[in-house]
Amino acid sequence: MSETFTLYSAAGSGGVTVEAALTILDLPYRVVEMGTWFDDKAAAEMAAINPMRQAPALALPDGTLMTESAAILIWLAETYPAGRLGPPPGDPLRPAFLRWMTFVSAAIYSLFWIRDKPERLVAGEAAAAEINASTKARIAECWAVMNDRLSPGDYLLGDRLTVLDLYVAVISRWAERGRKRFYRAAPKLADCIRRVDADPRLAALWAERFPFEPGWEGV
Ligand SMILES: N[C@@H](CCC(=O)N[C@@H](CS)C(=O)NCC(=O)O)C(=O)O
Repeated sequence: MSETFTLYSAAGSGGVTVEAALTILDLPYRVVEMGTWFDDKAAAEMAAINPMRQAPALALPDGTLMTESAAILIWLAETYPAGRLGPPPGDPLRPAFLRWMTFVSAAIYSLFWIRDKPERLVAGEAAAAEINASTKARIAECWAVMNDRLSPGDYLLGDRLTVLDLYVAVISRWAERGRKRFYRAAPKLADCIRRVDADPRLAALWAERFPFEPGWEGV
């Protein structure tokens, strides 16, 4: 039993959303770097921890292992309520919080299993290119659905930053530097997410784990 969280993660991956939540909550954690998630060796190592061969996985201080980024983020928000990273049960914003956390995980994040290695499903460069284009379009469509249904304030659910903002801030950067595509698909949400990029509590984490390199927003 340790008092520290152990997070199996990779730079630029969905694990960074959990790193961001742990950082804001000021919880002690160590990262076991799984290297690039395209790498077969890292995938085999990850299989010993998560049979889905995916990061993130979070070992809690009591030894319990959690996988599934949305579940981990929601659990952190509700287990450490003083950090106010999510509306608690009974809060009027709770249904929207659960809805959109699940939506990002199920409708958007899951497409990256297909995008990242299309050869797991189809053969040949033409089919891979088609998957690349069609998943990119589907991701934009999903961001647009969020844009149409949310009424953001400074943050996606209102005046307070939640783990939903952290989730979207990271995932909207994928799909070949997709952030500008996100801004176009979800213009109402853009300022909220820029606010997360600029949050001083996260500056060191972004610099180390998902840097804003020249051209990072894409086209
Ligand atoms: N449903 C999982 C998806 C995790 C996931 O797809 N992680 C990526 C890195 S961002 C990964 O490990 N991909 C390797 C693979 O699927 O083979 C979650 O939400 O945590």
